[in-house]
Amino acid sequence: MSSADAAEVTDAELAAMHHAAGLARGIAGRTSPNPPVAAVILDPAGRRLGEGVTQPAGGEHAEVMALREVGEAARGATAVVTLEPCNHTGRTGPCTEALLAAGITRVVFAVSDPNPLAAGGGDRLRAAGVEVVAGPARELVAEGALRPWLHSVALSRPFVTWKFASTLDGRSAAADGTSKWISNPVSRTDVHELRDIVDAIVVGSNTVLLDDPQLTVRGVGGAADGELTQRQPLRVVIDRRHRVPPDAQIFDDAAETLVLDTAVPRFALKALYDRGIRHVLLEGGATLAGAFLEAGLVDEVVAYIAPKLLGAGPAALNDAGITSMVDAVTLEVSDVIRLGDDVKIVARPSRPAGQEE
Ligand code: AOF
Ligand code: ZN
Repeated sequence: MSSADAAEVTDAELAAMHHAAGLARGIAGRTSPNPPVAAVILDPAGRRLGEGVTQPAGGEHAEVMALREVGEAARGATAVVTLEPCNHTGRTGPCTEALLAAGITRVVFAVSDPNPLAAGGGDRLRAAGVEVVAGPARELVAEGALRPWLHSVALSRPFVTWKFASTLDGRSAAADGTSKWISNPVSRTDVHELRDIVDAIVVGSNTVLLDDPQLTVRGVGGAADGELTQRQPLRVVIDRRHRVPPDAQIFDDAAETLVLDTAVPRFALKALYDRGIRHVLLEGGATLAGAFLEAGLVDEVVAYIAPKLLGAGPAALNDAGITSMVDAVTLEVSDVIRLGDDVKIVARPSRPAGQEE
């Protein structure tokens, strides 16, 4: 897309795209393997006629949902979509044809569809005489709700967010093994918000044996305090030697659980990708995180740092295969947020040339 294309966009369309980006954020974690997409239909005066979002996997695409809401008024209207309308028949029909049949005469989309099977929607629409503007707010959308999906399509593996909580001196538990209440309640709620937008939560068998975590989403997304949120991510435990006992909390009926008996992170991710998982939250422990990091399989780091000092106790990260300062994984910090007295840091590894990506 040239910048001249983006300049063609109207203020109302740009505002609609920002609105759509927000709608798409609201369905993160609910559409995989499909991308979380949102569409807004505008009348020629730029007024919002309707909107739609991608339905859970196998369901309708955003454009179809929006067109359904708008009905006959779509004739001569503009569709503003976060992702290029698909041009293929997958589990649903092509959105390009639905837009044409509805009489849409202008389409604005932010990000081109990288899926070769579905791509080409912009060209198809142009060929049918529709005005197409590609690229407005591309960065906002690509760095927002679509980011894990875009990443996973490019790499053919899920996007991996590694989350940990530690004291200011980098410890995830005290010397006596106690690890509860490192971070404060605000941070703990924030973790549930994070779990709420991923497809799967991954831990190692050690974490299950030591902490017996539930790995569910509670108290967010409309659920009352402490109550289970309606949609739960898949719980995954990497347990090569089948050490996790059947009475572990992860095997309760609050959510689905998968045991993977591989020691190779790449194989684990492949198995999850094949199940339609596009965004994984890696929650522990320190050694599993080290293995992922060493393999170049961590795409985002979310750290909750509590202003506490222990001076002894296990580290938040172990055995990442690094012995010298020159080999340290360098992170690019994208966000620093205060959660009460805790500090949340969101960062991504800046990969040296030759490594994955
Ligand atoms: C759109 N609008 O809302 C979404 C799109 O198997 P299907 O038919 O559901 O197609 C899945 C593909 O369609 C997916 O990989 C991506 O390329 C595109 N998703 N496209 O026009 C949407 N979710
Ligand atoms: Zn579609």
